[in-house]
Amino acid sequence: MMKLYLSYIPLLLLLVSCNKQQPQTGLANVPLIPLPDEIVQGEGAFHVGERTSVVLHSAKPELKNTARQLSTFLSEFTGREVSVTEGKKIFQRNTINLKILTDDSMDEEGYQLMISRKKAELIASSPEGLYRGVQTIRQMSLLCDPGEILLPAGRITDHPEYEYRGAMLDVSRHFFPPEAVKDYIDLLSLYKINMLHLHLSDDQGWRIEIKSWPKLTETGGITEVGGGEGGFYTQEEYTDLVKYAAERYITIVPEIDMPGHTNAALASYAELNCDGKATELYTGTKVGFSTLCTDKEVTYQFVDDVVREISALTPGPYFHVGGDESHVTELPDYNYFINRVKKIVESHGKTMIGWDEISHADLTGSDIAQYWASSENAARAIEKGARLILSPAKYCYLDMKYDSSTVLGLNWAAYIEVDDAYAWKPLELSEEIGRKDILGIESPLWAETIETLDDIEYLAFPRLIGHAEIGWSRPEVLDWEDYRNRLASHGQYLDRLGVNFYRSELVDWE
Ligand code: TNX
Repeated sequence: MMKLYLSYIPLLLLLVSCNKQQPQTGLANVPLIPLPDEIVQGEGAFHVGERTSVVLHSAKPELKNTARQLSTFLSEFTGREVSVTEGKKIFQRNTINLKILTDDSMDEEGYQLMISRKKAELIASSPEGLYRGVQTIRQMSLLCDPGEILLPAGRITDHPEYEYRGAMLDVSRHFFPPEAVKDYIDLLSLYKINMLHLHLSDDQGWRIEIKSWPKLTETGGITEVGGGEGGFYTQEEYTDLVKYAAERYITIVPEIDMPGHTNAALASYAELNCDGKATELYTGTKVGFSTLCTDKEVTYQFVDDVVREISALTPGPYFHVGGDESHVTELPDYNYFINRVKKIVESHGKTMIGWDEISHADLTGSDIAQYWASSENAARAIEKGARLILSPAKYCYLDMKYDSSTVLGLNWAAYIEVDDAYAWKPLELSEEIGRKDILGIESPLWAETIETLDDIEYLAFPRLIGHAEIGWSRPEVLDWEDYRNRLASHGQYLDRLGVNFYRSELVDWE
């Protein structure tokens, strides 16, 4: 239960209203998503006014970026310059203070936000926690009218339920340029998502430059579903994306899908095929027809080069090897392949993630299986000691249509309305899956039917917001009716951000 200490609320507080359509009666009623752990309500509000500044109480260079992001946002939103200063004193009036307390017992990503009439203080034990707290301030502000930010007084203490809260974007079926990915990253960060899994290769396109195998992109990157132009990220562009994400405390999880879903590679290099003949490029949407040749040594040289080059550009701990729908790879060959690839991934310092089919191979405790379709596979992975990322297709697949009238998307797993995406429980998916088995949850967006950032936004929002709450907030506080009401306030907020979201009839959008 969310602990809510509602103090006596004087009538005056009704004036502490950010949002004219929905007067807020204090901190406990700010429609935050994800819902924080604990809110203690105070009296009055902090006004971000003429002389407000952001004060950073730390010399850590990376925090400057977080402070600057906050001040830029506040300046743009209020139309007044909100400067950043570095200071020692925390008790100055009219300041929003950011501070790291290293000796604190706070969770890595946890934070505490204390707001009084005079000032605001945000405290965390890590830069990451501080960044998550800044998102809470941003969200509270965005729920106000532009120009007038009033942060209701009180204290928020917060930390995430799951350490892995991800979104996946398929950039292979249709290619999305770096700018679109960055825009998506911005939106993810607002809802405290901390992982972006990029599905960088599939039958229809290879999307990342590999210097030792240049034809992967020269040939394999030139088209996409429907026969359009395709594209790929140069290593420089990928590195820039990794950096952009890191500045928002989002870890990039690169995926090279194998041994199936590899037609783009098989079309680029004849030697990767068992018959030594390159395939044709493919622009349709079928799955399960391609495979790397698992008993050729060159295949493992290829995998080693690809994993090595991408790992060197990726500071995060994970490498996703795909492993799904390898329908034309015999199971013993599949297992032999995954077992060897696991060693390659580990030799480059990464932890292997794969779709739930990898449970057939020799997994160990460090491996992570991504549950999308089969609870049997998930159970087998757990038995071998692996942990799970949960992406059950019928609740989490952002490429499923909302209902039969949705133009974009597919419907093979389900129609997923906004309530379906929200009202499922990780611990009730299957008897075999316990809390300790779950690393976190992820929302995959496959791109067979989508081509633009607008399309991405339409399918992701607002369902992704619900997933973000399931990943962050304590399970006991998740309640569809309550969430539905808070989400209603986010309509204006998303409008203000220019997000092309789906206005579900289940929500009374404000
Ligand atoms: C299944 S989910 C796939 C993808 C498709 C998706 C479409 C998974 C691991 N494989 O290849 O794009 O369905 O919804």
